[in-house]
Amino acid sequence: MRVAIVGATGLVGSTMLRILEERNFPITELIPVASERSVGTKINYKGKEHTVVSVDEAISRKPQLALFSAGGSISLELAPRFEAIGCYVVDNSSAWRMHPDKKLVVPEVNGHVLKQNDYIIANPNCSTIQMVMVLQPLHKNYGIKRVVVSTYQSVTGTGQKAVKELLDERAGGKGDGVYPHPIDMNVLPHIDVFQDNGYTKEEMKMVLETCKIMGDDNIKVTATTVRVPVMGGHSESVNVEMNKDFDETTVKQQFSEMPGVTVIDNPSNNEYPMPLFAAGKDDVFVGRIRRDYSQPNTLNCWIVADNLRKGAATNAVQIAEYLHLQGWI
Ligand code: 11C
Repeated sequence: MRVAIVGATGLVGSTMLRILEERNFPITELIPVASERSVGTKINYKGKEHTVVSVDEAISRKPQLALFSAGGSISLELAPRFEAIGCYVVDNSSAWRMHPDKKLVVPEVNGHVLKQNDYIIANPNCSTIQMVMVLQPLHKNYGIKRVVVSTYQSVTGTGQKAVKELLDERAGGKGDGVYPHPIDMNVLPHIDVFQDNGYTKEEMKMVLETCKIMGDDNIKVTATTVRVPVMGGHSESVNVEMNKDFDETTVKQQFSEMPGVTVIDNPSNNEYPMPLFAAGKDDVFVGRIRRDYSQPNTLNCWIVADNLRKGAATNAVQIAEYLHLQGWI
């Protein structure tokens, strides 16, 4: 299969390459694509060097699949050009996620919504992906009424420049002003831009994308998204109110039966999910599973995942694997 990676030199793009390699995705020709200033640079895939090419060059090579991680405006412009040559696009930006004709997919949750003529497929936001992986068994078994989530998000969600910023600040430098405030030794209740309703765009992504992926607009979600000086993954404190009551042992069992979810919940041994542990892994980790005694049918839990993997690149590659399994590519 001829596969283009658009945004191949970014943090998510390079993680996509690593994951395609790890999962032995059936690639016959790899076409790395990046902005004009990166054209001609080399990337390594399966021990071989590949030259980064321009968009026009990539399209002339007629890829059957393109994994995009190049930002929303580039995606709005370029995804239709790839679609026009019959190439499936899995797009990691927010550009197409809430488009009524485009599917927003986490394969373990709603892969079944995909149809052969879905050429542009949206990959959800990282903080949404890891949350819906854990909400899915709860919704199936008990029906979710309302979700209250607070996030603790890694600087890798912002990209390479933020990783450098954190390391520079930690080494005593002033950084480049990637965030409006220092990030080391700090916590910023601010991810993406503020909206007129007082929420950030990241918070509204969690509200809107959750309902779309879970196929239920009646699920109420409220979110506070927070950047923390961490690199390995995003963490989330999630409070879920359900229609029916549950017992915690059964819920833990249901979580552990969900593909792609691992339960780590042994507080007496200080065992719970943490970004240091989740980094480099594809699963979503859930722990601190306990009843909220302040109201009926309500559960608290703590969810951690590597935001560059299941939160972005792994989910995109899983969508591509789904298309391949159907025989569409
Ligand atoms: C962050 N969640 O951690 C963001 C990164 O819409 O795909 C991903 C933004 C997106 O900053």
